Amino acid sequence: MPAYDPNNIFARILRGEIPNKTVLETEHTLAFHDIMPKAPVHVLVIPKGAYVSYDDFAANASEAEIVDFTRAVAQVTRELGVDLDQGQGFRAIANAGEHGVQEVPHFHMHILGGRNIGRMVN
Ligand code: IU
Repeated sequence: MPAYDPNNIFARILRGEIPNKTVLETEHTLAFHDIMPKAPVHVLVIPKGAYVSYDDFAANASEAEIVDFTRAVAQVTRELGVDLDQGQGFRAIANAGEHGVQEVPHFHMHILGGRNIGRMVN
């Protein structure tokens, strides 16, 4: 696991050094609109803690952080109307590392919706 880079762009967003379009903020989690949306709904959900990638988060975050994050993802889908009660669904994906083509080394989940996303998204 690479060391966490405290100057990555999402760490700077969390410190308030760079503005973001917040969708939801909870004790342990922040969700904001992707700056280059690939779909009508494209939100990134990130833990406030310093985790490089999904595997780092899963192994090292507290249960409270993991529950908070997981529920925040679902809450975002409801707030943006893409959940299965109000809308037509979404895709949640996390890119990890070089082969996953992860650009920002702070764990984030993409939520994509508002159109049929197709079989593959990068
Ligand atoms: P990836 O999973 O690390 O490949 O995705 C990073 C995403 O972060 C990508 O969709 C970018 O458009 C997005 N992003 C952003 O929302 N704000 C930024 O300042 C930067 C990247 I740099």
